[in-house]
Amino acid sequence: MINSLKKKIELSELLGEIESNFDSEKITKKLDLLHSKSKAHVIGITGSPGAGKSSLIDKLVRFIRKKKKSVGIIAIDPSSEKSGGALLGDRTRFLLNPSDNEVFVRSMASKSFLGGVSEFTYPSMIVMRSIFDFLIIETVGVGQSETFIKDISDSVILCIQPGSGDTVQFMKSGIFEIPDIIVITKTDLNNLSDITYADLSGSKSYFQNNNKWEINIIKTSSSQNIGFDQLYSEILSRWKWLNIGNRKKKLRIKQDEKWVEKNIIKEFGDRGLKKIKNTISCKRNPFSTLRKIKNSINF
Ligand SMILES: Nc1nc2c(ncn2[C@@H]2O[C@H](COP(=O)(O)OP(=O)(O)OP(=O)(O)O)[C@@H](O)[C@H]2O)c(=O)[nH]1
Ligand SMILES: [Mg+2]
Repeated sequence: MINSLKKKIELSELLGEIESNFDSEKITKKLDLLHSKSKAHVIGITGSPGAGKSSLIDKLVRFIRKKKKSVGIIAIDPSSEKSGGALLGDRTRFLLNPSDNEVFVRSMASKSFLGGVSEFTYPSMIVMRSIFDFLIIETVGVGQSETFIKDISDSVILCIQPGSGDTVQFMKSGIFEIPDIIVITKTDLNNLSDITYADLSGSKSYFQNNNKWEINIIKTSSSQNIGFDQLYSEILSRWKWLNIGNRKKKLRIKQDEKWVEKNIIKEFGDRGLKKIKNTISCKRNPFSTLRKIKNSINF
């Protein structure tokens, strides 16, 4: 919960500072501290352009707010070069109430970090994860950014528009490990949603990921506000599942390590990573780990 406009402004300033001053010791320490205080269920939402992601988020956020839970949103805009727009929310994407202090939207430009997503998405996720009950990240599923969403989310929702050919594309592309929940969007629009549903259900065994979580398919309509109670309860089941044993912990440590590795590759190339790979351990403090590695490497 952030409760007040003042806190919202502070959060927005901190996110800005991360972008302008990421390598400073002060920011590194702050990020590690917030990393240890994680709270939110991080939900990545992906799908082809126009599949209905933002509309779905809009309705889902309303549903979450009715349950009196707070929610942060990171919207990754592949076309924009400028980040920001945090304070009042991004009106072009979501029609959320700007005076609701329990909802916070951050738009991020996708600069050319590996995977086509802003390199600040990860640290911003860490900050917002420590504050809200839910953190939703929207990204357009184009190429590599699809796998990137898996690297920063606890759960990935893949949106598929009925009759869009996405079903076939999806199966062909072999990205079976991406979704944890599949949503068929715009089911008010045409009768193809039943066919899409049957298609996907029939091939469920292909995209069953190997960690025993069962992927369910949910039908929604954002324009008619249908399916959001099912989607919400599926999200809660997933969270419950992740919190059994050390599933969530393991998943997040892997993500931390991957993020550190990506940063090393970005700066020192594959050769650099090879040299230090065995020394990376991110059980805690990934940000100072990265900083230390960067400062110690001398090629
Ligand atoms: N009929 C109908 N139209 C919808 C529904 N959800 C979204 N749309 C429409 O589909 C179009 C795209 O919706 P968005 O929510 O912007 O889709 P998106 O996936 O976020 O799009 P990008 O961010 O541009 O990739 C808009 O014109 C929406 O009004 C729905 O449930 N029913
Ligand atoms: Mg969108």
